[in-house]
Amino acid sequence: MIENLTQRAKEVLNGNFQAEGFTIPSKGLYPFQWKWDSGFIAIGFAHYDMEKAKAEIGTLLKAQWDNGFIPHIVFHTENDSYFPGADFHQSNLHPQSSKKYRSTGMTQPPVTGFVLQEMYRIADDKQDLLRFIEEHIDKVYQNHAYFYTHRDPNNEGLMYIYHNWESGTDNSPVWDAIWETMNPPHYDVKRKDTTHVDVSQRPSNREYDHYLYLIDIAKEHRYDDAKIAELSPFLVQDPLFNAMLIKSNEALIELYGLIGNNTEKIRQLKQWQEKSIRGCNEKLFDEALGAYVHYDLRNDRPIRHVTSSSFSPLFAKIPDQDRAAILVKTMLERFGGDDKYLCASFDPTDERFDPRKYWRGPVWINMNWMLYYGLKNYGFLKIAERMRKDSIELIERDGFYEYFDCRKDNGEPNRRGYGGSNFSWSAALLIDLLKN
Ligand code: 2M8
Repeated sequence: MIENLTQRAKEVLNGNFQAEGFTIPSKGLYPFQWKWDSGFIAIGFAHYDMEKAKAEIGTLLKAQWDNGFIPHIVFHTENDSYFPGADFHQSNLHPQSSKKYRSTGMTQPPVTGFVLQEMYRIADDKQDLLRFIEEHIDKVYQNHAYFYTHRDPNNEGLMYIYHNWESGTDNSPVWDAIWETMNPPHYDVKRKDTTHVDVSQRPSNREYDHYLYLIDIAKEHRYDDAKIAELSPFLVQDPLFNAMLIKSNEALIELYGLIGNNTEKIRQLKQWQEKSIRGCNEKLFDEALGAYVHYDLRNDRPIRHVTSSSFSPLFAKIPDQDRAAILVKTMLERFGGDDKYLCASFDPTDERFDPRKYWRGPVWINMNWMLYYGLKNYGFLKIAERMRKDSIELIERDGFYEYFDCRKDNGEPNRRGYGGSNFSWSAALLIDLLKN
């Protein structure tokens, strides 16, 4: 059975791999290279085709800008099945953007550092992989330097994101209160996502107005970081984004140690690391909720909702053991009923929870994968195993979809997953989970 499932996962990944050396998340719906998808995909490939895993990361890093920035989508090919595409984003407005690759002017969670570490852990030929890492690690370091230089205006060790798409958790209810502070124009555009996926599973047109307007504001200022920090109506410190950076900092420290002769970079990384961990623990932990929450920097207020991102600091070993136990208690109380699979993306006890709609409730395999390892970090082995088994069962039951209903009984006799099918990171991370 495991062999069968792994085989099917490999077929999904191989089917989405492109001749240009990268993997699309899902045919039609997402026809380009996405930053954090790429990282998860490389982990899947590393288990059976290391050359493809290397190609995935190598191709992404080729599109890095001169200031260290790595964009969230790289438009390697022409394809009009996605909106907004390269013509809307116009990354060339930024003076340091890649001259060779068209991209967006926003980023996504910085997973690449810990992905290199995972690839090294998985590799049989460690020497060969260390050579690959040696060739690419400075680019990842430069990406972190970009964040600490440009995305932390108050010097708190906490990076801001200026767009919900930078979080990866696109239409989470977390952003609703920010949308209420804005009044963007109506965009008369042809969305493509709703031609691939049922509208009930995707963000509304009004939500898209906000998304597009934020990009237009950034474009007006040629994607200048200082201007964005000053003017963007959306400016948020996200626990998931910062946890990914911290996890990747730690990975770079370990990998530079293996390579040797990089004392200065290790010293810098340790300094960043200490500041960021402190920032997360002091600013983003909400005692009353027993969870890490987002902070709205523009309106200077915490966003007090519990999401799967609230638990992601476990993955980066940010909380101490006592606080980790509080997080687990919150997770089990709100998300962990016997009638549910772990882990909904948004608090099932909240009135805004929607089990079918994208990041407003469904289970996402990349989040479960991080939480699985996060729980193991602290010795919560039983619940870690539940996270792993629930993820496998969902894919086995509902198919290789983008996201899943957390209700064990959702009333649908022929239930399937939601969103895009043959979804790459669900397949890639399943391969990793099945190996454990
Ligand atoms: C989703 O986001 C894109 C925009 O980036 C979209 O809806 O068009 C998100 O789930 C994001 O986290 C993911 O990286 C991307 C591709 O899978 O799709």
